[in-house]
Amino acid sequence: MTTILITGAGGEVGYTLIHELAKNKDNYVVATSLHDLPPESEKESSEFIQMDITDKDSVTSVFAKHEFDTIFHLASILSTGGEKTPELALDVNTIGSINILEAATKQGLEIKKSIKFIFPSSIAAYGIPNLEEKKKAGKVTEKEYGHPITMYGMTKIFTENLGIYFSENYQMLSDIDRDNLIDFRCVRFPGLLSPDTLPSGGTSDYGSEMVHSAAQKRDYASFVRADSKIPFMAMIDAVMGIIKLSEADKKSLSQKVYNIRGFSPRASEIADEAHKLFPGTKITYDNINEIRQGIVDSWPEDLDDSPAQKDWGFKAKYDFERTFEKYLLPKIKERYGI
Ligand code: AKB
Repeated sequence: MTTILITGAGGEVGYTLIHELAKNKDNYVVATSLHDLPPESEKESSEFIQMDITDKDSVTSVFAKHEFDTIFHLASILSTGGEKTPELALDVNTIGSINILEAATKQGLEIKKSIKFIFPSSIAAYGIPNLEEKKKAGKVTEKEYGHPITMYGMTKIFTENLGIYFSENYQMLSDIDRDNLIDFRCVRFPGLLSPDTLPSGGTSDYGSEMVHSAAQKRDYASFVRADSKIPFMAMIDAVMGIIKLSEADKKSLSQKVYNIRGFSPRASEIADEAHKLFPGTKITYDNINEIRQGIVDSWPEDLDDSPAQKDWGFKAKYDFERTFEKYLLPKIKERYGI
């Protein structure tokens, strides 16, 4: 059996990740979350444990119960939520991550095994100073624009660096067996579009909100301008991406942090697609939230994912049209009984 820990399993990514991991009967999936899981996720996971990642004792008791092969550390307060409660975001996203990284490192050293530690970072890790520069930058590489403006973005950069530290330099003066340090692997996700769940607390949320509102025959007042442009991808591609990264041969990985992306539409193009599939409603742009707009404007309009393609063969299965027509449409219709 492969014993897998998921933190933040009750979130959007957790929902699809549990569903995909449960298809392999050799996986024992320990889903953890501060709050209850959706009933489908609770049924599909092997075990649910309530865990508060900011509480060291809570984390220690989960690691005392299981020896993990792979960890997907998803728990996080997102970019908009993080600006409402920056102290909470700092606590959950940094102290919480430290607790999980430390527990995984200690367990690996104790059981003499390098535990795979998969961390989804985000386009929020980038910070581009203005729209002119954003346009000029085009597809950004992992090495550019590493000064985000949000608390969430800063904690993503911090956790990326901390993961690298724990996997390479932890206790660098000691003679511990470095082969048993964690095997840290990270992707930077773009905005994600899921037919099964609705996001909350993020700033790329407008993408999903446009589609789900149109499907529910509701008009939608966009909080970003029509020309806003950031990368997105289908949730299933994002989840298959982190599963694929977790299975990649370590020798083929030339870096620890990889961009992945699907397509890069303007907000108006998402709106057009939503209306094509679910006609009859309006999307308006006269109630822009300048703060959330500023966050989106600081994120790149596209990502260079060539290292992920080259090193571990990542390729999104769904392009823009296919995401709407083949992935979102059938499942959203089923969800809302259309
Ligand atoms: C957010 O909007 O905060 C997230 C993200 C892009 O990481 N969806």
